[in-house]
Order: sequence, then C-alpha cells, then structure tokens
Amino acid sequence: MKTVYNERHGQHAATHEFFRGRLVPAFEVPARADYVLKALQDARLGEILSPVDRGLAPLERVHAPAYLRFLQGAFAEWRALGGEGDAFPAVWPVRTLRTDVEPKSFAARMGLYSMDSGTPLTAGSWDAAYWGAQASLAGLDIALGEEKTAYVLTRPPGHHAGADFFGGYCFVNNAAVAAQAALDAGLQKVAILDVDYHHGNGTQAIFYERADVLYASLHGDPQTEYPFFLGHADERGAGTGLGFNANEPLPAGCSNEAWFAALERLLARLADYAPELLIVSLGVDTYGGDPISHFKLDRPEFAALGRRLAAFGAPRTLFLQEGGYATEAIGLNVVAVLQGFES
Ligand code: Q9C
Ligand code: ZN
Repeated sequence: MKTVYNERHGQHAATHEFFRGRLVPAFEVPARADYVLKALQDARLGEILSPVDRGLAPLERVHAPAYLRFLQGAFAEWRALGGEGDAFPAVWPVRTLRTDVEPKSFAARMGLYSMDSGTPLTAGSWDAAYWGAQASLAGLDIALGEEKTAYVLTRPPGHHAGADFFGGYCFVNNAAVAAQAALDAGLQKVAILDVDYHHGNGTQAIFYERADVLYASLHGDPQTEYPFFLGHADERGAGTGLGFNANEPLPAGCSNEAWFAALERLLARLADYAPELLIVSLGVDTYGGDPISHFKLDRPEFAALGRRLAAFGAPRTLFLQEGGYATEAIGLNVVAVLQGFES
C-alpha cells in the first residue's frame, strides 16, 4: 500500500498540554509519526509519497473560512500580545452566551474557536495541519485511482475538529476534507468508519444532517471518556441525514470480543449503505498499552481489524492516521492493520 506522508507534521510540536490543572508532557508528539514512518519503512509496506499543495479551497468546503483565517494567524497574534510558549484557550461561549459576534480579543476568539484547553496551539500548528489536509487529498487521489487504497501518515489528528473549532489535539478535520473532496470529484456515497478510541465529534457534526456521508464510530462511552459531550448511541443523524450516523459507545475496559462485536454491527450498517469509498479514521489508541485510553487491542487484534476491513470489500479504502499515544508501539500497530488489510 502507498503512503502519503505529511513531512511538515513536526511543525506542530507541543512540549506540554494542560491536564488536571497542570502542564504535563504532551501526548500528541512528533515522535508518534516518526515511529510510524520507521515501521512502514521496516515493513516495506510500499512507496512513501509527498503531498502537493491544492490550496485552502478544499478545507473551506468543510470548515468555516473565518475559523481557518483565525487558525492561520493565531500564533502570530499570540506572540504579538507577548504570549510566551504555546497558546491555550481559557474561556468559552457556553449556553446563553453569544457565538454570532466574533470578539476582537484574542483570548475570546481562542475560546470561540475551540472546545478544550488540552490542545496547544504552537508556532507551526497551522502549517502541520494544513499539510495534513493536503496529504489526505493526495491519499484520496491514490485511493480513487487504480491503486484503490492508500494510507495517510499525518499529525496532528483531525476527527475532533469541527467546522469552526479545534480541540482533542485536532485542528483540521482530515477525514471530512477527504470525504467532501471525494463527493466533489463525483462520488455519491462515502462512509467514514472511525475506530479511534475517542468519538470523532467533529466528523459526526460536519455530516450529521447529510446522507451522502455515513459516519460510523465505535469508541469509549462519552459518559466517562473524552469528548464527553457527543458520541451516544441515540445520535442517528438529523433531517436528510437521519439514519446516516451510527455510534457504538463501549465501556472503558471492555473486552476485545465486545469491541469486535460492535465493529460487526457497524459493518452491517456500512454494507447496507454500500459506500463507493470507505475512509477509515485509524486511531490506534485502542491499544492496551495506550497511556490515555482504556481498550485492550494488541497486535493480533490490529491485524484482524485490517483483515476484516479487506473482507468488507469497499471498492476503495483510504486510511487516515488519527490518535495513538503509546509512541513506540503505534508504528507496529498501524503496520499490523495495513498488513492485515493486504494479506
Ligand atoms: N491528558 C485523539 O485521539 N484529552 N484525541 C486527553 C489526557 C484529550 C484525543 C487527556 C484526548 C484527545 C485524536
Ligand atoms: Zn483518540
């Protein structure tokens, strides 16, 4: 399988993140992608390619232009105000507060355009995220061509980013950008299967009222797991999108049998939908050794996931890297999925 590698990923480099009132060492670090790259090379999985620049337009198909403009200039604003280190939001427009007026204050706009204080905005976050979207578009091209499949190695991840907010280590929703680009290229039915430990609230929200992108996710139950405020089983879509969103929340600590049973339920829905393209939001924070998650998958289960997705038999499959924080293991876990898929 060919990989598109976002070699600018290291521009987003947070040393610390805000957690339980303290700055703790960041979990979403450049070494994650470095380990995956090395594992791909060691396994000789296939050619590793660089993205080309298709500009902002494909990002604007799923993100609010004002949000993208803010992200693009945010770090420079932070520095100009005398901010040291990375920038974090600290105030949010929750219920009863207005979101229709964009404040002048930088602190206020940080809150307007974010969902948590755990996602540091660093000097190169925009560059890394922008090129991650470009890498996803390049991966899509390969998957839509004669290869039929591709893997996109990028960070920061994307599935928590909404149309107009960042959070959960995500800034640009790569899966949403790729799905929309596929439709814009003429496809009519795209499915996104999100196997990251966390519910992809951003992806779900972007396509919630649409039937042309089916979003299906299995994840830690939001009653106890991030992102907490979305990802319940009763979220089935709305309007023309009713029935085109499927969530399988699972209790933290659940067995691998329960995980695969939930996967089967989602695949049954996906088979019924019969997408022309399956996008896999491939988080491997479902790994038993993950430091911030609570499922128990290991290498044999990742290989089994890959084999199962191949057996599903979507005409085209695009794998996009999402989470996974057991830094040294994620390369082997990702390769297990991709090799399982190709076996
Ligand atoms: N310090 C993805 O996997 N909270 N995002 C972590 C631990 C946020 C995970 C708290 C987790 C976000 C793409
Ligand atoms: Zn995750």
